[in-house]
Amino acid sequence: MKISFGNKDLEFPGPLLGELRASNELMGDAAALHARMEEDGYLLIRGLHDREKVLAARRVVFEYAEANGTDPFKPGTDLMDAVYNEGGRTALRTGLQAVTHQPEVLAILEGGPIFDFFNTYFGCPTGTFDWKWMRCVSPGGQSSPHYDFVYMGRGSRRLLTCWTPMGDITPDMGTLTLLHGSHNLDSFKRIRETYGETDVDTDGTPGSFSNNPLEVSEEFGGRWLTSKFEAGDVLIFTMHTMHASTKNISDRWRLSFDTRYQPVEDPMDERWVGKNPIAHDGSKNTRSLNIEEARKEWGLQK
Ligand SMILES: O=C(O)CCC(=O)C(=O)O
Repeated sequence: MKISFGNKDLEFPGPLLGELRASNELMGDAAALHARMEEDGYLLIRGLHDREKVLAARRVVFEYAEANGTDPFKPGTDLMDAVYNEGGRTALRTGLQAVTHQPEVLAILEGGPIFDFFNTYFGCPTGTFDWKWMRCVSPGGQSSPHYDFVYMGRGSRRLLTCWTPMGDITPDMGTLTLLHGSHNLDSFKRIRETYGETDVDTDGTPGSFSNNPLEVSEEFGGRWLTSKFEAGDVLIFTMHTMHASTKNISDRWRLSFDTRYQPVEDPMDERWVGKNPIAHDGSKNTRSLNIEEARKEWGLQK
């Protein structure tokens, strides 16, 4: 399949972008899941959710977009296909509780399957942020490489991200892409200890480590991995697993959610909790570094 990653046209799978492996055979075995997480920095679970329930959530989100946005979908096409209408807008934004807290959506993000999974994994009751990162990405959109810690690292050190495709998503539509090895290779140690311990709201440092994912693997090692996802699959990863996305080069909106889970007994990052979470507030920053300046400060310049 032809895809675009870091503004480079690639064939997937290939040497620069390989396949994620699934860990379904480890389900229910907390020790084995932890060992795999330590080894890989992620767990891909196929079909954790009932496909029909995921599609019901997808429908609710796109119905909202149709009713509240500005002609987001190409006339005469099926809403569930989410075909992009040039210049159209969805009115969806990350954290919009009017959508993220619809029962069909919460049935996925806070329902039995995901909580059962994390209760087993953590060995105790699970908590999740009220803020849900809803991403409806138009053609041309892509995410830059980053560690999640820099956006949500004030609470539990056991916090994990779960990326949930709300539909079938192939790598030409913009899939989540992990840099295997970024969580444990020695070549990433300094990145983890500098950039990886920053807080974008208090340090005035950039959220993304680079604008180009392939530059990161070329310079520091590791291998980028992604997959073709189906409605029901989830991809879980650590706060120090670097990730980005492929570019959406299709003619459709790409819909996914990323949400966070942790032991409920641990402290929670206060920015993401409540009916109206504080979210990001850089207003107290006395500086604002770009990536080059920040990498110089971290001793990570090229
Ligand atoms: O879906 C994306 O493009 C990015 C998601 C992300 O950054 C995350 O899951 O933390």
